[in-house]
Amino acid sequence: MAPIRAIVFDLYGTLYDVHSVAARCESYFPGQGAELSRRWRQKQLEYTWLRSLMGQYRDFEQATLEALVYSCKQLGLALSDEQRAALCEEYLRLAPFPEVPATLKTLNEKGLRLAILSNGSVNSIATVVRNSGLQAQFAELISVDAVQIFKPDMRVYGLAEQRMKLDRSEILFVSSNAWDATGASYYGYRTCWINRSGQNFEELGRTPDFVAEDLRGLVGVCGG
Ligand code: LAC
Repeated sequence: MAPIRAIVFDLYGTLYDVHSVAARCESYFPGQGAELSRRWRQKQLEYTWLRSLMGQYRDFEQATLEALVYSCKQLGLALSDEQRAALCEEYLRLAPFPEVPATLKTLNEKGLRLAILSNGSVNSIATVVRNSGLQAQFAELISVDAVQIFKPDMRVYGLAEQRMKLDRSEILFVSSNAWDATGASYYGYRTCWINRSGQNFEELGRTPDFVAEDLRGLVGVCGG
């Protein structure tokens, strides 16, 4: 089996905590912050899948905004234009999970090339990474914008292989979204599922090659 030369990460929920928006949600809608954040994320994903199936790509910022509007309506929350703009802005300031900065550094020191492959637009990915000060850790930031369709379409996974100029057998794909790890596995990457909260893996016909509770588990996976 080819040695792993590069690690390609999902962004939302894997490196960065999408629920770091919950505090701002809570400040606007007391008692509803966590629930709004949860529904917003779920609807955001549904909108990416639905837009992909319908052939109606709009970028991830737009899907995020539309999902927020829907989720607020569903919860009966009156969302002002200012609140809408501020909450979408929060998505550009997501916090990395606590172990992420040090683990990325360790993986780089081991000579691995690191990249992000995300549903986010070129601008969202670059902004989130820059705002967290982690830009030096990544060799490539790869957006679905290039193929105008969202994960788990196989064309998206193909982008990482092309941009990294490696064979798929040399790439480890890492996601905490089980459906995303499944898509990457069908494409032919080895996969590591980050299972932070004791979930069950999806029943979609594949299993991950590795499972870790957080990113630190990757250090052992990639040779010691
Ligand atoms: C991403 C979503 C799927 O970053 O989490 O692509």
